[in-house]
Order: sequence, then C-alpha cells, then structure tokens
Amino acid sequence: DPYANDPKRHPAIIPASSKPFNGEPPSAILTDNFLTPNDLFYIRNHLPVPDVNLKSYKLDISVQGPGKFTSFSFDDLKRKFHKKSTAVVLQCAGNRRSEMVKIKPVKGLNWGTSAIGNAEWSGPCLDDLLKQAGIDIDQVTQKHVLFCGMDKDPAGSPYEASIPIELARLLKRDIIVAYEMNGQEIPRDHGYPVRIIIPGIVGARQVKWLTSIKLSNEESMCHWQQNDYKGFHSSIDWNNVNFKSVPAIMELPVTSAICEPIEGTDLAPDADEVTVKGYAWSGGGRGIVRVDVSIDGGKTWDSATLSPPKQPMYKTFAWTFWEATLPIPKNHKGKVEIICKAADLSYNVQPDSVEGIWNLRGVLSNAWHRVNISIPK
Ligand code: MTE
Ligand code: MO
Repeated sequence: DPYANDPKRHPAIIPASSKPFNGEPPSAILTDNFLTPNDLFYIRNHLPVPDVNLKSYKLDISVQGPGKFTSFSFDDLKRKFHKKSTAVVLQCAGNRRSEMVKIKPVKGLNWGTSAIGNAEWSGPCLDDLLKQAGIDIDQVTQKHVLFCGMDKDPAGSPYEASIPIELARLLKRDIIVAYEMNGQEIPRDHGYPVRIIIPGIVGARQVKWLTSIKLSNEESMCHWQQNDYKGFHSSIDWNNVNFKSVPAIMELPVTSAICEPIEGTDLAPDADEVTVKGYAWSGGGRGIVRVDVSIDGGKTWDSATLSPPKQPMYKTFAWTFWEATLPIPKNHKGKVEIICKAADLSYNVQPDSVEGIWNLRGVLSNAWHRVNISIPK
C-alpha cells in the first residue's frame, strides 16, 4: 500500500477521500483563527505523501537552453537568504464544489466551504534564489516557471505545475520558497520540507515537496496542469471537452462564505437576532472592499463589519474575516435564509446562483453563499 506511510491527521478533519487523503476542517473552526492552525488546514493530496530526508534534500534550479544549473541544500535556503514571511490564503479550485453537485453531478471531491486556509509562510523569495543562481527573471527568454514535487504516480511521474513568466515577474518578490508554515516546520501533509507559495493564485500551483524549479519554453505537461483545473461553460461535458481551448486556472475569482451559524442551526424560539461570521477573499491580491449579508433571502442587505488583514489593498493575499448581527425578521415562518456576497477591489462580485457557473469539473464555485437556519415557534 503506497499510502501506508502517510502521516496521521487531526480527528476534526472531515475526510473527502482516504487514498490519497483529502479533507477539510468543520467550517465553524475556520473563523476562530486568522492564521489557520497547521493541523486544521485542509489537505489536498493527489498521490502518496513522500517521506523526505532533510540531509539529502536538494532544490535544483535550471534554465532550459543554456542549461544553467544550481542546487541548494535545506541549510542553504535557511542560512544564505533573507527570510520573508507573508500570510497567504491557499484555496482549492474545487472549494464549495458540493453546491454545484446539487445542480448536476460533477467529477471531483465533494468539498464544502473549508477547502481554504490562511497561513503565514516563511522562506526566501524566489527572486533572491534565482539571482543567486545567476538568473535575472526580467531578462530570461523562457516563457514558464515549472515547479516539480517529489510525490509520484505509479508510473513514476511527479506532481508538477507551472506559471507563466509574466505572472512570476508580476509577483517577483512575493513568491516564497517556504520552509515554515505559521512559524513551524511545514507538516508532511503540507509539503515538508519545502513548498512554493505563489500568493493570490489557485491551490493547484502551490507545489508541495518542492524538488526543482525550471525556467522552460513550455508549460508543465503534467496532467493537473493540462487536463484539469480549467473552467468551462455548462454545456461542455466529458464527450466534447477540449482542455487545450482554455488556459490553466491561476488567479481565483472573489468568494466569501458563512462559517457560522452552520446549515440547519436551530435558534432559540425567542431569538431576536443572529450573529453571522465568515471569510472573504479574492485572487490576484485584490483586497475585499465589501461583504453584504441578507437574512431575507436577498430582498434586503446589510453591510458586514470587515477585519481586513494588515496588507496593502493591491497585495491582499490573506483573507478578510467579517461579521454581522442581523435582526430576525418579524414575519419569519420558522425558517430564514442567510446569504453573503463579497466585492473585491476591482468591484468584481459573486454570481447570485450556481446554475450559471456550473461546470463539469465543479471548479470556481463562488456563488452567493446561502445558509438556512430555523427558529422554532
Ligand atoms: N503539490 C504536490 N506536490 N502534490 C499535490 O497533490 N496538490 C495541490 C497543491 N500542491 C498537490 C500539490 C492542490 S490541488 C492544492 S489545493 C494544494 O496543494 C493543497 O495544499 P494543502 O494540502 O497544503 O492544503
Ligand atoms: Mo486543489
């Protein structure tokens, strides 16, 4: 069993699959901590978790063509470079897929609203590493940066992802070659000893168990770069899908979710208000400017109070928690629907329903989030 050596997981993590292991924390736990505790951070593995020996660990850097080649030990990464720390959200492209499944079945893990987490990642920035290797990212002619992991499929192919060179330039000093997660060594499930953190983009490119970085003329040929993690309209099915027709998902769209109260909560019969809490986040470092909440199914709205992270609005890589206390409508019939929706710095908003964004793989599920609660009479 290639999974026999996988690490133990916190009992609160709700499994979505066991081999490979995938799981998310209960949503009400998420809003307890701005920095999601390491053992409660969602886990998204495609393959068995590698067991990496720190002494023999090497990070290889290479450039296609000139073949420039450098290698760093774990000690090099820790001692030779300035250590940068940033709070960055990782979110799986499939977060909130379970809402899409209700419209029509899709292929993928049945994630709730917690395939997302926010951690402080520390390590050298990619630009410093490349400079040390004699590579100026603004000058190279290669078009992609490839990140290769140490986890392999039965045929021996590793998990790999890539980003376009323009994105690497844009995020130049924000990309972290991380060896710490929330001030501790990165747990095995999250990429021990080293993973790449590319702020503002989809989880799938945040390669764990990082073993090499390559500047290349072609993007990664890995299955999860080429034939997965792409978005399509709702008439594309598994018979007519052409994965070559659209680019790999990078920056994610604006999203928000209600973490408390949870679906099906019973309030006290005499409750006259309810406190609602959740998260909001957008890709590309776009800060959150507004979270709107409704307790009457979207007829009227209130503004939630935001707790923005201390990051610049154009480089808001962490999430924004929000909270609102809403009066229970007098004419409620024993049930109310709470809704939240966020706007980001570009005034991008969330779609009001899942129908219009349904896609065969159940990714990019960012419709208004709805939670139904009861007030017994
Ligand atoms: N990196 C490797 N090497 N192998 C993987 O399976 N999964 C990716 C990404 N990096 C993956 C990987 C996906 S799809 C996501 S959403 C994030 O890691 C999840 O990171 P986490 O498990 O630390 O939450
Ligand atoms: Mo993912």
